[in-house]
This record gives sequence, C-alpha cells and structure tokens, in this order.
Amino acid sequence: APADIALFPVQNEQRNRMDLSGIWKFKLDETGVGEQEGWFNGLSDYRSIAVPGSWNDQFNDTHNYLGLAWYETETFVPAAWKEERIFIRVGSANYLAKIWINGTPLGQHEGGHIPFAFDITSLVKWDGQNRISIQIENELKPDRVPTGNVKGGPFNNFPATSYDFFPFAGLQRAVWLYTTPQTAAIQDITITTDFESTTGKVAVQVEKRGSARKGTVTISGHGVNVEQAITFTGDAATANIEIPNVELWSPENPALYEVSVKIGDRNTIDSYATQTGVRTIAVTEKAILLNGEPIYLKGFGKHEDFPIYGRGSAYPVMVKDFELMKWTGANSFRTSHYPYDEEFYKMADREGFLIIDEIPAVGLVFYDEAENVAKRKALCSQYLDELIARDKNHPSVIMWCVANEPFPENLGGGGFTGQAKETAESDVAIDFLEGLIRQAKEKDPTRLAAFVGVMGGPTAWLDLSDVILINRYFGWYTNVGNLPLGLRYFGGEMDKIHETFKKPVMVTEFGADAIAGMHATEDEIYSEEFQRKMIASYLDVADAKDYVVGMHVWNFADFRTGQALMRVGGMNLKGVFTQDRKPKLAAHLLRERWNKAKE
Ligand code: BDP
Repeated sequence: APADIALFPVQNEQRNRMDLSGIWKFKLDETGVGEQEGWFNGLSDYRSIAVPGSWNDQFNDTHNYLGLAWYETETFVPAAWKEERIFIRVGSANYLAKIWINGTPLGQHEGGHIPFAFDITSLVKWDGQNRISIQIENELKPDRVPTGNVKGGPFNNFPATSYDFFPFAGLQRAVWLYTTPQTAAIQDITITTDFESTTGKVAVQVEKRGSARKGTVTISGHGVNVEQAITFTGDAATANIEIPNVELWSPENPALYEVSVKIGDRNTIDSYATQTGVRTIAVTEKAILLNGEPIYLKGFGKHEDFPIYGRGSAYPVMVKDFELMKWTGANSFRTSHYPYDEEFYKMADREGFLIIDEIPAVGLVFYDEAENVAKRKALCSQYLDELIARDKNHPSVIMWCVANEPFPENLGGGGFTGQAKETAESDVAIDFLEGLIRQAKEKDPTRLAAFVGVMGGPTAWLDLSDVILINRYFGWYTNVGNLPLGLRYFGGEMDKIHETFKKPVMVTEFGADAIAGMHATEDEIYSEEFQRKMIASYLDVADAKDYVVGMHVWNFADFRTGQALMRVGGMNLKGVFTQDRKPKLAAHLLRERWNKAKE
C-alpha cells in the first residue's frame, strides 16, 4: 500500500534523504511488451534522459508520444540506514505509474501531479546497487482526470486533450529515498492558526506510529520560543500554543514561525521541523477576509511550462516567476490546472503570495457513460485528499479549487456560445461538485473551497462555491474584437451573479492572446495593444464593483498546448510574459496599476 505523503522528506538528526535527480535510463515501450519481458530486471537498448523533466521535448521523436515508457536508475543505500525504515517518494509521475525495486513490484499510482511513496525497507539490497524501475504512460482517456478523448469535447486538437495545455508526460519532479526511525516516527503534523487581539493561537496536531508516548512541540521566531510537552492518546496528540505579540502572516509581512516536533519518552527518537504563518481566512457577502481585513487578489493563472523541460521542475524559472509576479505587484496566483511542485508553496509562504490550490480536475463532463463519471469522481476525491494532505500546512494556501470549467453537454463541441440550459445532467454535476466541496471542508474547515465556472455554464452550479470563481472571455471567444459590447455583457452578468447568490465574485481568468511584437494602432486581436486594452478595461469594470474580490489574468506566461487552429505554433499566447519571460505591453500595464493600488 502507498505510504504517507504528508511530510516532505527532510535531512535532520533522525531522518535521511537522498535525491535521485540526474540522468536515468529511458526506453519507449510502444507495443507494451516491457512487463512481460521483465524490463524491471534491467533495461537494454536504452537512451539517457534527465529526471526531473517531461520526456516529450528531450528527444526528436517523443513530442506527441503518450504511450508506455520505462525509467530506470540505480543507487547504493548507505549502511548507516540499516536500522531505519526506508521509503521511495516520487514527486510527480504523469500520468499512471507502476514501480519496482530490484525487480519486485511495489504498486501503482494514478494521477500525475501529486507525490506518492512506498515502504521499501525489506527490499533494499546492502553492499550493492538497488535498481529502481518506473513504468509510465499518459494515454488520454475519458475516464481519467484530467480527461482526454471525450465525446463532443470542447477542443478540436491533437493530442486530443479536453483541456488547453500540453499533456506533458514522465517523471516531472524529483524522486527521493528517505528514512524514518524504526521504533517510532512522526507520521503527520496538522497546524491550524488563529488569533485573539495580539495573541496567536496555534494548534499543532501530531500523529505518530510506534512506541513513543511523549514528545514536545516548540514554536519559535520573531522573538518567541515556546515549548509545550505532549502526551499521546493512542497515536495522536495536540499542542495548543499561544504566541504573545504575534506577527500575523500576510502578503505585506509574510512572517513565518518554526514549528518543531520531537517525539520520544526519554531521548528524541524522531523529529520534524516545518514552518507556519499565523493567519485566518474567511468570507462575507462581499469580501474575502485575511486576518479579519478585506483582501483583493491580484495575480495570475499560471502553468508549469518551459521549453525543453516541459512540466519538469525548473527552479530558476520558478524563482524568476516570483520575481516577475512581484514586479507586476501581484499578490496571488492559482495553480491552474493541477498541483504544482512543492517548492512553489514554500516560496509563496516566504514571499507572501496567496494561492488558490487546484486539483487536476479540468475538462470534466457529466453527460457520458455513468461509469466514466463514477471513475472520475473517485479520482477527484483521491486527488483532493492527497492535495490537502500535502499542502495543508502552507499559510499561502487559502482556497481549495476542486475543478476548472466543468462542461455541460450543451456547451460541448462549439463551446462558449451562450448560456447553458439547466438539464437533468445538472443534477449529476451538482452532486459531483458539491461532494468535492463538502469533502474539502470536512478535511479542512479552515480554508475556503470553490470550483471555477466556465463562460456560458449553468448559473445554478456557481452557488456551490464559497467565493464565486468565473472565467470570462467576452470580446475574445464571443463578440470577437468587439470590446465595448463584450464589456457590457461582462459587467451585467457579474451583477446578476452577485445579486442572485450574495457571495463575493472573483474572475479567475480573463485575457487575450497577443503575439509578442505584433502591434496595431486600432483594436485588433492578437496585437499587444489589444491584449493590454482588454486587460485594462476588464480591471476597470471590476474596480467599479464592490463585491469583486480578485482578478487573475490568464495567463502569466505563454504556454505550450496541443495543436489546434487557434493555437499557432502549439502555443496559448495569453501570457503577459512570453514563454521565456519577456514582458509584453500588458505586463507593464499591470505593473503600473497593481503597484499604484498598493500606495
Ligand atoms: C479557459 C481554460 C484555460 C484556457 C483558456 C483559454 O480554463 O485552460 O487556456 O480558457 O482558452 O477555457 O485561453
């Protein structure tokens, strides 16, 4: 069975970790014979591949290849680990992965953007190489999430994704070996924060396995150092710690405290340190409240996307993205349309960015075979559990997003043509989405939950969200090029939505494609001027509405898509930065507007 993913591997006194990033062996298995032929006993006729990194653009013949492929590496395991429990953790294997160690199968994991781990203690070979084999495929199927090859899907593209980004495949994040102590180990830490006047209130819930019955929790930073003893009842214990004169976490002052947990009756058997920011998040009829004060979300929908790396971890690009987001004056982003590399969240904690954290539920439909719907629902539920387990301790994460643009049948095919009719299908959709939002709130009552509504989608669905999140492209996908008319629809529709549901509204996507370097004196689509004007006028409309709580431009940067007539060069060009992070006119506009708003 898969092991816990809650605690990111760390190196400390009691725990070890080994990053297996580097050059691995790689081999396509186009006819699916690998398993039968025992490729997990060692690959022959392989090529070299970089891990992490999508496989698609590392070679000349794999761009569109989504079938079976095998990865392999070997490593010694240090003798000093002999008394430990040893795990393998795969950061991201997109989409379906099976894994073997020294030829013995460990199991499989479905879903490409969330880590999974297996206990390999009894399989480790000492004094020799240990072979790790991972078989991956990324076939596009209607019963997968994200979906592909859906009947009447919204795009006419190749590969046939039901979403507008390239289906990059492979080992896209690092693979780790790590250890925890045998006798007793910390299994999970759940931190929730609150405050009353100047006192911070932090609850640290610790879960362990093994023999330890006692431990300590210490919170330190910003001039405080408070230690509290804990005693386990069964395998759980909670420390409730007060921080005098607390420094609250916010984008302006992303104050972090260290939370250090130790367990062991006499000596420390295991320890784990992480960070927290003391903050609260809530919602009213017209506002999102951070620490009791209204906060406006300025920022972007993003992608993990860069030439050659594909969706692979590219930390210099990540650091640059935060630099550029700060340069524009943004304070937030959405992890559209899947969970990002864990470093994004740690970086956001430190840099003071608010995150809408999204599961890979994009391109959902509810009108095909009931068993497809059921399978997708089970997957979404699994992903949501995994996401919350992974990301629940980040102060930057303020909202769980359970789906992007679920599609009703009467919007399929052509897409975006008008207001969908409410049909029987709606009951299935509402049940599906409501179930996920309820699940998010049960797992984590401290954050908001929502889904993102598609333009022209059924209005009734929107009420499920704590904050109504909508993507709108008036003047682009409808009334192409006619901004004044598009803007009238945009403002009118938002008013109606707010009046109906009495909830705050946030536009999680709006924008226009612009070919960098294309210019025009009059409004002309695809020019940098038109993109700038579209973004400026959407922001103007939103500024006049007191219930709008955020505007996220689509997209931060140009990104790779499948091939389609609207996607010249296989790119979505709605970035305000190019794919190599050069500003278009719209980026300068945002910098002026969003920095002014701060003063
Ligand atoms: C929305 C999707 C997003 C697309 C965008 C677009 O949420 O993934 O890239 O529109 O068409 O439908 O640019």
